[in-house]
Amino acid sequence: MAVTLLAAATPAGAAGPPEKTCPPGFNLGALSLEQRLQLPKVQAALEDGIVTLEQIKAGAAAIDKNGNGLLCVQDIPQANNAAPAAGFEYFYNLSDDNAAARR
Ligand SMILES: [Ca+2]
Repeated sequence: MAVTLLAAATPAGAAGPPEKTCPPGFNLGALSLEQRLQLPKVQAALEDGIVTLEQIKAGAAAIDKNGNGLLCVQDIPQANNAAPAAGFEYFYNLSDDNAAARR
């Protein structure tokens, strides 16, 4: 119960910097596009021609529902054991962060 109350301690609509909260398991936290482009798997995907910068930006825009430029990133643990054809060695799991959406 105490943990639940702590998580809800910031009132909705409060002024100040946006919260950077991510779902459980998103171990790399909320990262900006510039930060995500520095991740090793993203670098590899770009260098190997798996994706383009434009595709990365378009994909991020589709996930970033609250429009703050931040996405939660999870380094998928089983990726290292995935078959090469699956392409998992290039990808992270992405989810929008939980900062209050401003619509
Ligand atoms: Ca976001």
